[in-house]
Amino acid sequence: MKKLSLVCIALLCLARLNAQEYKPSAANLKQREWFNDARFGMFIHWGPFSIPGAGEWVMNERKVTVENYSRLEKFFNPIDFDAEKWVSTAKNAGMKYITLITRHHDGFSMWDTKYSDFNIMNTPYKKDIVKMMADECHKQGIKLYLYYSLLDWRREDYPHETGKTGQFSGRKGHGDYATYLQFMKNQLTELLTNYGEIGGIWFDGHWDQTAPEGAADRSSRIDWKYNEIYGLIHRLQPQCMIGNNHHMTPFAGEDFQMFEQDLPGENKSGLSFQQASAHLPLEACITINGSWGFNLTDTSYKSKPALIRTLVKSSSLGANLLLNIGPMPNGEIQPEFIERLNGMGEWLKTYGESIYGTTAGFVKPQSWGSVTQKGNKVYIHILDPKNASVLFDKFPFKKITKAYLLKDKSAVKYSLKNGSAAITTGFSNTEIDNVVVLDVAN
Ligand code: FHN
Repeated sequence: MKKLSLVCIALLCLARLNAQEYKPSAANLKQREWFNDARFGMFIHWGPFSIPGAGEWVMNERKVTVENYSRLEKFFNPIDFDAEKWVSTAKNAGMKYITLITRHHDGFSMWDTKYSDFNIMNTPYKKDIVKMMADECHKQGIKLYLYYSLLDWRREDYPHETGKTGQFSGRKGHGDYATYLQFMKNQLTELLTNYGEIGGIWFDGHWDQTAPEGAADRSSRIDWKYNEIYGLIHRLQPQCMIGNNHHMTPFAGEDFQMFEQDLPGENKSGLSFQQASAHLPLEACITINGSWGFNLTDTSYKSKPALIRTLVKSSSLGANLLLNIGPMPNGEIQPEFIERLNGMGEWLKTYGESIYGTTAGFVKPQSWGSVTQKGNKVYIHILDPKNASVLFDKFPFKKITKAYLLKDKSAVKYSLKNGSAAITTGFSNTEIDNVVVLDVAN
């Protein structure tokens, strides 16, 4: 008996150790490397929630019951949706991947799923959006990442009694996590079996079961059994990266860390109290206006220069920028977004070398700008050209062999003495970013 208990304890310890000691596969590590180099992606928030033009939280914010919300299914007919156009818009913007909403908190599935009737095939449109996007992404060489909500405002079995949101849905039944978990596993299996190679799964909604961001104790009111979910994903597609937008330090089994409406190290949103991981790839997801889903009245568009500077700053912190668009209910992307995306793509044609494949700079962003690095090149991004020179007290390289403007290769004055480097700037121009390239050696 004693022997048996000892064996049981040993087995339990081993299981625990396995869950904690996640060793990413070689394919997964390779995918992380690719992701780190990619630096720029497109986030797409789209679905029947786009119809009212009031953002993707409309169901919760307007206290719409499940029964009334279901009507949207019959109105969703995005006849102007063109996967080829969306993917080429991302490509022309210089983006390397797309993260597509497959199921948001409202519970609507954008693909032909066997596990929920509230899905795209039961709309007048009747075409599998995920399939069309997956095929087009594969065709155009853009990697596809899939957003999947852990939180559900519709299903009875989601543990809604303990959830912070979704309280006006009119649900009467009791949550039952075991069946909800099985449902999620079934859907994830479909997504990872029927749509070719998937770059990653982007989870969201964990925070529904915790105290708000910033609270001392953010433990979850339910056990999500992530080891089962993550294990399944890594088994089905070993390269597939897992990220979870819980606004906390990454959990075991996760392959990247995201920040919402903040760059790593910032907390303007009030959601980002967590520190940036030192070893996982990082991503900052940011909106072009203030909304994720299509919003008819939100015209607070960030300017093209501001968006480019966010991309630069994010790269200088070693993070990707996942820039969001909320297409209109007819499937068109609004012109204000297209114009900015095209502008970023144009800029990247000249300056992409200082963004793609770079690592974080040896100094954090400064008032004058930021630094990115690649091999023996240091890219000094002078975002505010008013300063006459940029100084580095502790320059980490022994030699600078050349300094020039990335734009036209014209020489830039510099000095390096006793470990301090100075770059003479004082450009009298209105460039969004004067990028000075330093060829360095040790
Ligand atoms: O509730 C969602 C929100 O609708 C949106 O999807 C963002 C994207 O990061 N995440 C959640 C809020 O944290």
